[in-house]
Order: sequence, then C-alpha cells, then structure tokens
Amino acid sequence: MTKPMKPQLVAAELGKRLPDNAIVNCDSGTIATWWARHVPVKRGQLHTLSGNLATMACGLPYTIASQVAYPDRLCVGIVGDGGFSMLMAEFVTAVRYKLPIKILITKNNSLGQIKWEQMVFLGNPEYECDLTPINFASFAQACGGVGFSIEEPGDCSEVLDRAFNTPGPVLIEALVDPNEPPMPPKVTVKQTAHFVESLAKGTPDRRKIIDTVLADKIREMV
Ligand SMILES: Cc1ncc(C[n+]2csc(CCOP(=O)(O)OP(=O)(O)O)c2C)c(N)n1
Repeated sequence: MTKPMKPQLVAAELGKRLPDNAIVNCDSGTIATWWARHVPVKRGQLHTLSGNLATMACGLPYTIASQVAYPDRLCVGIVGDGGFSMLMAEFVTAVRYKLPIKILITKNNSLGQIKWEQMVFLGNPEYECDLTPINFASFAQACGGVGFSIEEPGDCSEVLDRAFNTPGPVLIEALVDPNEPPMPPKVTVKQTAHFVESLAKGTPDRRKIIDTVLADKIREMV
C-alpha cells in the first residue's frame, strides 16, 4: 500500500463499515470527490452534501443534527481538515449531548480543492493553500470525546473498526496524500494545458505531484 495514504482508501474502508441505516454527511472539497466515488450508497442509507452544493463546514453540524433527529442510526461525517476546522468547536456540542457521532477527517493539511482549481482551472501555481496542521485526535480528547489517528495505510481498517466500536462522539483523523489529484471524470485539453502551465510556473511540490500523477496512471495501466 502506498504512503502517504490515499484518500480513496480511507473512503472505501469507511464505506465497507456503513450499515444500511447509516446517515452520511459529506463536506465540500476534494473530500466530496472521494465520498462520491468511493463510498458506495446502500439502500436505506441517507447521504447529504452541503445544501448549496459547495458551502464548507456543513459536515459536522449536519452530523450532529442527523444524530439528534435519528438517535438510533449511525451518523457519520466525512470532512476535510479545512472544512472541519471552520466549525470544530461544535464537536463539544456532541460531547455535551452525548451524541455518538463518528467524524472522519481526511487530513491533507491543505485546502485541497482550491489548490487543484488554481492549477487546473486557472493554470496558476498553487498559492497559500497550506493549512497549519492540527492534532485533531488530541483535540477530540481535549473536548471530552475520543480521537483516533491513522497514518499507516495498513492500519486503516483496524483503526476504523476500533473507532466505530467506541461509544460516544468519536473523531478519526486520517493523514492522506495532499498530492492526490481529484481527477475530473473526463479531462479536457484545456485542463491539461492549465495543469502543465501551473507546474511550469513553479507550483510548490510539483515534483511530488508529477510522481503521484504518473504513478496513478501507471497503476491504472498495469
Ligand atoms: C464557506 C466556504 N468558504 C470557502 C469555500 C471555497 N472552498 C471550496 S472547497 C475549499 C477547500 C476545502 O478544503 P478542505 O476542507 O481541507 O478539503 P479538501 O479539499 O482538502 O479535501 C474551499 C476553500 C467554500 N466552498 N465555502
């Protein structure tokens, strides 16, 4: 398994654990791509994305609201670190009301969606998308909840099992590859040109991005 961990792996492992009555609340960002493509929807489940399709920070409050409305269902949030940090204090609301929500954060230390938009839509180098890392597992503990951290892809499955078997509000941070591109379903010539332009203009981490994109392509081919 490749490291840094792929966000697709985390989403797929989450999907495997969701029962038929789960309520899944996704936030905005590249996280929406991983959720839409890698968390299979089962009959009986409810899935939500931001009501206006792109407003960040909805994942946590939607999950709190769904748990209040449906106390007997498993309520899960799948959120990016940027979206979570915008309203993270609300985690303590879940602690206060003993809501057994499970929040999965894909931690790429970046406003990932914007980084890829700058490159692929505009042809600009990535600029100021980095986030200062927060230890979300410690934050969960500090709030009175339980926090887990997944760094090794090989640990993903086991840690998710433990997290889902832990009562009360639980937060799981999964450290994922910040250079994994949320590829559009069909890549246009213009997008490719912009992408190359952004690399040529000096996108930070361009070597890692090229390696990641090439490795993904090769994996698809063999
Ligand atoms: C309230 C709000 N502010 C800004 C944006 C623009 N925006 C869309 S996605 C995104 C970045 C999301 O970052 P993160 O939550 O870390 O998820 P990632 O894309 O890295 O998976 C931003 C800033 C927005 N959609 N909503």
